Amino acid sequence: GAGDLPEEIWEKVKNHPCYSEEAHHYYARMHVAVAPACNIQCNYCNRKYDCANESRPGVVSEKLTPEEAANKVLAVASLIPQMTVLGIAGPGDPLANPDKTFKTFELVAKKAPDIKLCLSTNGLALPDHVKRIKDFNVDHVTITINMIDPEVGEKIYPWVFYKHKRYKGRDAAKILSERQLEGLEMLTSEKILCKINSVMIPGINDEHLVEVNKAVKSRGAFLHNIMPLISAPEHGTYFGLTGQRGPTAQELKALQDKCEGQMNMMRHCRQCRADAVGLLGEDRSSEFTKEKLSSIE
Ligand code: CLF
Ligand code: SF4
Repeated sequence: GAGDLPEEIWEKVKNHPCYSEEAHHYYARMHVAVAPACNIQCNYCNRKYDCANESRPGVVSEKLTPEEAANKVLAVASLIPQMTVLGIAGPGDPLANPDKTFKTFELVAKKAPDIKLCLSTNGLALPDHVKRIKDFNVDHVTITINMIDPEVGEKIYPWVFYKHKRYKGRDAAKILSERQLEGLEMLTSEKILCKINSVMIPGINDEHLVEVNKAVKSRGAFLHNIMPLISAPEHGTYFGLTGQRGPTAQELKALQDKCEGQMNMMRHCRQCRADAVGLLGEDRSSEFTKEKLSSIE
């Protein structure tokens, strides 16, 4: 039920499968992979695959143009009536591909105004796009925040590309962190609902994520989703190749429990692919490839 949420927030979360644990049993989301480029490097990423900020590494999504994406959204919405949310979450960073991302939102809003728009970003470019996010009625934004301390950050991010320049080491992590927190404050002051994703990396940011949790809570984030690092060596990520392990299920739960008293924790994330379709955990992306959709039309 609505619990003790204010009415205007309840309206936004009640049929969003990621923001409401209850809604995920009934409502579906879909992603369209329109955003190939990225402006940072994470040590848990392999660029051949989907953005690992929201995704299972090692998954390759079918990339679409904004027009193809909008047509796909309409086709899926007509076949899956519980599909309430369109998210753009990769395969790179949606805000490193702003024209493609916002063009897709514009086309969908015109043809299917009931579908809620959702976005997931690493946050580096976020402050530059808050106005557009608001103008396009994007109600939900996820920022992946893995640290607020550049000393931790330099172990996770080898570089960022910011204002036409490449930054490395602590400088890179400092810029990224400042931009993420600034973007978060701007969004929450516009009353846009924010979820924070954090990738739990044992020995690197596991204990530090309690500090991250406090920092994002104090800036108005609505939900915190701590996800396990997936680092199988065959995925070819830096962490995978250097033997960095992911957390055990017990370690993950212990950290989520520790943060639970502070704010809402998401515990039903399924680490979706950049072209996921369907209920969380019931991925139907293979039913909606370009080839299959063209035979429906
Ligand atoms: Fe997609 Fe993300 Fe929007 Fe949801 S997924 S952009 S908030 S509509 Fe959801 Fe998937 Fe977890 Fe993401 S289960 S990976 S949290
Ligand atoms: Fe990879 Fe996503 Fe990180 Fe970019 S933000 S490097 S696509 S995991």
